[in-house]
Amino acid sequence: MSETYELIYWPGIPGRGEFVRLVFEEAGVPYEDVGRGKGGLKIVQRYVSEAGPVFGPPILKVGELLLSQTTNICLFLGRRFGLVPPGEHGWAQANGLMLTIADVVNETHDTHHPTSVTLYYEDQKAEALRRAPHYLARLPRFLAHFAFVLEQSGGPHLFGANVTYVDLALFHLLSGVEYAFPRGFAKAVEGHPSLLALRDRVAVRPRIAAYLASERRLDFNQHDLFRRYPELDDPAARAT
Ligand SMILES: N[C@@H](CCC(=O)N[C@@H](CS)C(=O)NCC(=O)O)C(=O)O
Repeated sequence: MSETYELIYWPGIPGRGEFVRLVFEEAGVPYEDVGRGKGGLKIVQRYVSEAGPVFGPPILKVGELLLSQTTNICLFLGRRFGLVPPGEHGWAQANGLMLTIADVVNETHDTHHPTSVTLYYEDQKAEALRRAPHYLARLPRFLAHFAFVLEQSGGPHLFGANVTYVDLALFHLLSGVEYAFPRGFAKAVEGHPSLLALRDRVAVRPRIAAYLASERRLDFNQHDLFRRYPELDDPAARAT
């Protein structure tokens, strides 16, 4: 019997689960998005509220195997589905870059939740307003790094000719940051048309394009990692 894949993630948001979904979608491998099914929210809540082998979503269940941590799950699936650069050096370098993407994900998330995930944005807005400009000041350095890796590989992907799970993750990161910080992103990405070209190249891959047009794909929203608070993006909006 072939193995089945279950993704355990919150319903209603792309979230960190999206990095995992994109790997399945590009590989054309079926998976069950458990949180979005009947009784799914309760299942996700159970994993979060009870101590167990995995701390929090996204969680991947493959037979008896339970995995957590987005980067770990994506590496596992990427290796299985041939979406890593060749050899031990290849997947280790892919993992390094993926961890840097996860750093940017966390820094982006922390712009609206700088004090605690257990408080509402409105209860930490003063800290968020203080933090966001520091995030925007760091963003160009991250983007310059991704552009450097892409250019050094000779393209058209981060690790050369073939697409990897890290290209998929960068696609989602760039889309998310642009959604959350349209102004800051436009400034930070200036001078890196290669990054926008990579993002566009991923979006039109046949399986990814079909996924993006499907109802499996959730829109960015204000409960997600990437949230649009104009006052964090734009000092003029902050004054109002
Ligand atoms: N470093 C972890 C972070 C996981 C995480 O923060 N998950 C969120 C949803 S995106 C969650 O619900 N965590 C439960 C908790 O922290 O209590 C990863 O990348 O997977």
